[in-house]
Amino acid sequence: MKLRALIFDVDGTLAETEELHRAAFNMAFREAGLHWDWSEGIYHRLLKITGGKERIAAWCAETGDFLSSADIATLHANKTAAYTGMMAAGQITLRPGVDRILGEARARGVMLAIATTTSGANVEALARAVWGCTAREVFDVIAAGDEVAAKKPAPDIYRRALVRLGVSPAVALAFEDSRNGLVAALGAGLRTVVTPSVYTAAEDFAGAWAVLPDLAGFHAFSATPTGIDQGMAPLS
Ligand code: XBP
Ligand code: MG
Repeated sequence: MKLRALIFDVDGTLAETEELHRAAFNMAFREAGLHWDWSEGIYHRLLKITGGKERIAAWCAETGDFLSSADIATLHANKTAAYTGMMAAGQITLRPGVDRILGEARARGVMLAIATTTSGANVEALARAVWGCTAREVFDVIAAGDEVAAKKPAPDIYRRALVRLGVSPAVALAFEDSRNGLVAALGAGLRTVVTPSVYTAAEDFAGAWAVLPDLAGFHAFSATPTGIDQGMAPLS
């Protein structure tokens, strides 16, 4: 069966963005007068909860501090503003191999999609920073954030991307960096290539089609044993 679409996670997969997210959370906390500061260790643990609002709610439950849903939404909107501002001013670059694979797919008419927990605004900020254009100029479909009620590891965001692409999972390939993302993609029936990121390196990626340090050595469309054009046989 011919490959029709590639579906990418954003945070940790397209780029190492989680330290920017962490800085943005901490900036929003400071501006709100909250005495919270998420260290790398705390953030590593909290990353198991996908979604910024959900992560803040989990932190409230852990600390015993109370914020209403409206307070959390406001705090998270301020975090998004901080993140997009820092992204515009910052040094974030794509992970190795990503841009090449996107170009190879485009040249072959293979569709490109995003399936992410983060918000559309953050996807746009990344696109502006790394490509100097809108995300829709790069990706045919962007499935993001609160479009689905159940975030990763639920498969909903991948299912939504597949519906909008108009293809079955059998002719698509997902790219992820985390256990939560892998479980979401597998739940949607997708073969999944995992490139672990700084915060997910020690996670369990059982079930992945391939686990690679990054996409630099992944020649997706070449006639090699790792070519995904070649009947999409599992990698050995
Ligand atoms: C990434 C996330 C996101 C970001 C924060 O998960 O969990 O929540 O850390 O984004 P994945 P928001 O890469 O698996 O999609 O604050 O915008 O929710
Ligand atoms: Mg990710």
